[in-house]
Amino acid sequence: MRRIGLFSLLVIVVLLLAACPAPPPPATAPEGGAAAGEAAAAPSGELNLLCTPQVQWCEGMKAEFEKRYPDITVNFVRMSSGESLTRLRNERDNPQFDIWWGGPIDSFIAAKQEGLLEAYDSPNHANLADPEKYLDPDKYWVGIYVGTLGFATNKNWLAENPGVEPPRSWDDLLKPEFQGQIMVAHPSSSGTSYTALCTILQIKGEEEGWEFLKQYAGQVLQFTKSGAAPAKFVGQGEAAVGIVFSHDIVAEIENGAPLELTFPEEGTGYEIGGMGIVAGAKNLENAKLWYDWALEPATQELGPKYQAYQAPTVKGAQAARPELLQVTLIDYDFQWCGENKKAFVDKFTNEIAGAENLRK
Ligand code: S7P
Repeated sequence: MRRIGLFSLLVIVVLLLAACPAPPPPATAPEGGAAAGEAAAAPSGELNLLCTPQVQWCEGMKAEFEKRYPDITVNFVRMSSGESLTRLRNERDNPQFDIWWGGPIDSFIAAKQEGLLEAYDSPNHANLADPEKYLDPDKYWVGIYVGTLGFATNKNWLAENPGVEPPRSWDDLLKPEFQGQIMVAHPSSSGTSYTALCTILQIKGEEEGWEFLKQYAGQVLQFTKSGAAPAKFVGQGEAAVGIVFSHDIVAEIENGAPLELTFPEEGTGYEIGGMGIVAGAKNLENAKLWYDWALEPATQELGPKYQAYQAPTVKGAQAARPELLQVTLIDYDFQWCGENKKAFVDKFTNEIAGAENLRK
């Protein structure tokens, strides 16, 4: 009887144990995170970058980012601002880029308006020197550098044309000596050129501004595709004067081009270079890593290493060429220029100068 009782007890215990639920499987790490007690996995994968500044800077930034995140490969394509915007529009349903870095914010404002960007609340927005100016109120884009428009005049051409002075006013561009001697990019492809167009419309008002733009276009030898190209061509003596961002003129001078840099004394336009995550980015976490990294002071001080002399937008980063901002600036209305970008570019292209056969 006692033996039977003991055996029954054993059977009951075994049955009870069998009925207990199995212990839960070990916790799996959330995407990009680590399970308790495990070291966090290093970020990895790809990042597809739409890069609008000069290619040398794009290449440099790719290498610097890959140094910081060795398991992420950055694939970049360099495209001018207008081309970038067109590309984002065309790829809206199947975005090929994750982040757009560089180029004046007029295009980012237009892109936000068209639903092409994704908002991101980066912790590094706290680094911005002037958030009201450099950050979209809805956080669709952020400013990463600042640069002013200038004029580049070939010094050899000036020596061959005694008595001719380099332009020091927008009106000087219409002087007879500069007929067929000016190079500037086309505003449909170039953010630099669009900045010049919108500067003129703001200085002169719309009616007079469009009239001025007609005459200005009549002075142009050839429109180029990229904004910085006229500094190179003018440096080579193909034309007398280029309208280009001053930091790109400085880079050409550093490379030995015989250029004199001047500014329009009544005021010049300027850019806030932008950055934004592409709506529907396939590598969103890596895009955020780039975004945060681009807002670190040390990252913004890398520009001069790659001949990019724009001024930084974050606290703690020093401008390599502060004098480029110490000129008379207009109170550039980025919102107005951004919202009207398509309309103004279409008007210029359809009524003043077409965008065929742009010089590359
Ligand atoms: O990196 C130099 C720079 O001038 O390139 C950008 C420029 O807008 C891109 O070229 P496009 O004019 O051809 O669009 C500027 O944002 C930047 O300062």
